[in-house]
Amino acid sequence: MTISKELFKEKFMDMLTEKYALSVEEASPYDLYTTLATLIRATYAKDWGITRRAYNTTHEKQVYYFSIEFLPGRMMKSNLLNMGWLDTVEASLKDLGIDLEDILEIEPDMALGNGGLGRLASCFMDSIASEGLPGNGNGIRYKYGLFKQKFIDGYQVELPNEWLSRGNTWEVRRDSKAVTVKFNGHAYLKELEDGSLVPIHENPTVVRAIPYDTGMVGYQNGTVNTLRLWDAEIPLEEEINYRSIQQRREIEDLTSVLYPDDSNEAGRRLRLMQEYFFVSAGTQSIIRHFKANGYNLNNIDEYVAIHINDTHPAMCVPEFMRILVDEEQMNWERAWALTIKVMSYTNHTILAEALEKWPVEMLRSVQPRIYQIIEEIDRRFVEQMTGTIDWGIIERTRIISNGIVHMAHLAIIGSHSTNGVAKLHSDLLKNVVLHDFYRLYPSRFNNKTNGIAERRWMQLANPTLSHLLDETIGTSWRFEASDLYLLMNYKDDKKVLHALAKAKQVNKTRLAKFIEKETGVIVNDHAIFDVQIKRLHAYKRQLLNLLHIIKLYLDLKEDPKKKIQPRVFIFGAKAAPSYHYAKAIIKVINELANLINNDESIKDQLKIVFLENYSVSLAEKIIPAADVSEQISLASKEASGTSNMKLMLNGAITLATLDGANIEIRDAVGDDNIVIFGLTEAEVYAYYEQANYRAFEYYESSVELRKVIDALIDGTIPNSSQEGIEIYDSLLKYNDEFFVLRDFADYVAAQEKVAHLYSDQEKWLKMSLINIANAGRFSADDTVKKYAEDIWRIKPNKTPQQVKDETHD
Ligand code: CR1
Repeated sequence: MTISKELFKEKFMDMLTEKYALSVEEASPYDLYTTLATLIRATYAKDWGITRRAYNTTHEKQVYYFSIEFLPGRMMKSNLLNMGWLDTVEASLKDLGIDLEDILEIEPDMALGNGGLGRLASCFMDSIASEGLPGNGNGIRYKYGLFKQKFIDGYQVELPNEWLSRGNTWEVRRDSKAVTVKFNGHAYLKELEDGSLVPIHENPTVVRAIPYDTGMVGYQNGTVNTLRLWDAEIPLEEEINYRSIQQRREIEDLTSVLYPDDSNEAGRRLRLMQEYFFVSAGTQSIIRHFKANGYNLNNIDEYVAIHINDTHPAMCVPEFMRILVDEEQMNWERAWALTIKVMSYTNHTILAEALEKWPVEMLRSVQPRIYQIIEEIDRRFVEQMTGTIDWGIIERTRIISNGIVHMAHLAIIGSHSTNGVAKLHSDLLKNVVLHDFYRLYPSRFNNKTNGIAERRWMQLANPTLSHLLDETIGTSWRFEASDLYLLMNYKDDKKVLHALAKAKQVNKTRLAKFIEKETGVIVNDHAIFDVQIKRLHAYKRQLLNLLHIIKLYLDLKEDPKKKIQPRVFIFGAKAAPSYHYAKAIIKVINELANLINNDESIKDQLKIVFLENYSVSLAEKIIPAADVSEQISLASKEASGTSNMKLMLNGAITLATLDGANIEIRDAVGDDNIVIFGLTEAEVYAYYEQANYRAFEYYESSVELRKVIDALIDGTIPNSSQEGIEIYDSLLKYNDEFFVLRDFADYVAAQEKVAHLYSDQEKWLKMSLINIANAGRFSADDTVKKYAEDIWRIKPNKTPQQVKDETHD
């Protein structure tokens, strides 16, 4: 799909006239943005159709990735890159006096996700298309994306994110593909004259689910897959039944907000309804599609794989059963065997509060027929297991117990594969968290370490470094991330190391300007840019980072002559609106920033910048400029992490605990090219077993630590006494759940090591190069290939040659 400059300009100006009757000079940046977006979509539309038809005619098996979150960020630049248009468009627009960057900034982030889970789903969409794999996304078209974060007096304030208010050029509404979804009412089995039983669902609330499809453009391979997001409407023929505003609002609310919480459940009943809504709409549309195309449902497992991304879509299992058994009259045993073969499940966290559990009463009232099916699955599970294993194991693994429905149990029992997202995490699932299930179904468990869309995080976010890579190792890395390894040949090449330093400097200077524009804070762009970007959560320990900054500050105040390696600490993080403690940490960081940034005596040695509204597009600005990547969660708690991979790819040195994928980063770069500190997962578990952690003893026995902790409550940090006390109490009164005090000294030492390493620039640059060179293994392209081979059993639809033939005819 290449295009010449002349042709592009002609098409672009024609489109501008067609859409707005404007010339380039007359058009606003917004007009230019929508014009370009329309042209892009019109261009890949042809391939989109070809891809869909190819899947239908070749009868290849397809995967449907069900996820309650997708977090693609902006799509224009990535579509341009994947179409092979980026350079031409940039140059052509320049000829017309337009800066592409200005247009790109108009696009609102599509932020239908909270953090790692949703971003991973979107990285996978990009990679599935780029590998030419037949795969589709299935989710919810939230009217409001993740809240917009503002800081007012240092406090996080949440504002609505109306990303759809000006329309969305990428999506296509497909009325003809609507389905109906039933909630509420009453379900029972009615006995017919011949003695057979038929399920009846009486007085349900009927909702119309409308799909909005977005093309997922593969990287220069002609594949365009579909991300299908569902919206809810009142069906025309049901208008009469929705008379009160209240009833109408219930339907509107269904797809109104994404729950801004990535580990706790909120708005519980509505959330459960959202889950059933997109599960039912997606599953029905899959089966309808395959029936319409003449497939036999008796071997649907040869054509369809459904992936359950975390527990939110776990009702895919009973919904698939409902359709096969109730609507298609298949017998239970056959339907169940097919369901298990079709379904697979990924677990994304071991935090207990995130393993969803629903009260029986609530689930039954939201969807009584689904509840009955879950009950039957549970009954048969218990029956099948009885006598073969300990009763205790059955009690702990069954789906319904003590009035609670365990969604993870449903997903594991109803699927053929359960995977974790990094080696350590998958081991913990097998050996601790899901150990009972592992005993029942050892062969179902496997690991798939996360990966990232390296094209976005390098080619799009970091053109400066990308060009350097082209000049140094050629351009094959743009297609095959593992070729980044060629850079290892230059690890002692002074010229290359020097060029690497220059590229990083360009990015740092750019970020420094952005910081000044956004916050008014002027930072030293030769200082270490020390970055922690991720959701604000106690287990991720932004607090440890904060305590270390307090220590540096106190050191400088105590000894004004002291010189340290200058640092800019950069934070980006949203806290769930109801997560009081996380918000307290934000407030204290902001107040400390205020104090330090305005303290004349500190000069350029220390600055803190907490950038508002962390998002995919903000990450794209921060990551290329980072020197240090903070991955400091308490070992065992971060299932994988993915910002660690993005930062590594951009040459930042990881400062990390042995948690999640940090361990695999360490294995990739070697001990000398990463800075590791803190408790290991085994040590954390040993503390749990012996119940012998006493945070107070660390406070008592270290003068240095005591000073730092006291600074939280003694007025050192202004305007935050309430929050300071809350944090102080979490550490000392409530015994420091995430071992911050235990790891403090070790962290300080590790930070000193970082400063020392940085002072030897040549050594630092070599470390940085080694990180970039070894980041290829974290490409999501490879990750999805492994899912495709081991779990989904799907094959690329076209060979590269077929693609070439098609694009050249
Ligand atoms: C994990 O916390 C992981 C992502 C993607 C998150 C993070 O460590 O990288 O998933 N889990 O696998 C999550 O959001 C709701 O759970």
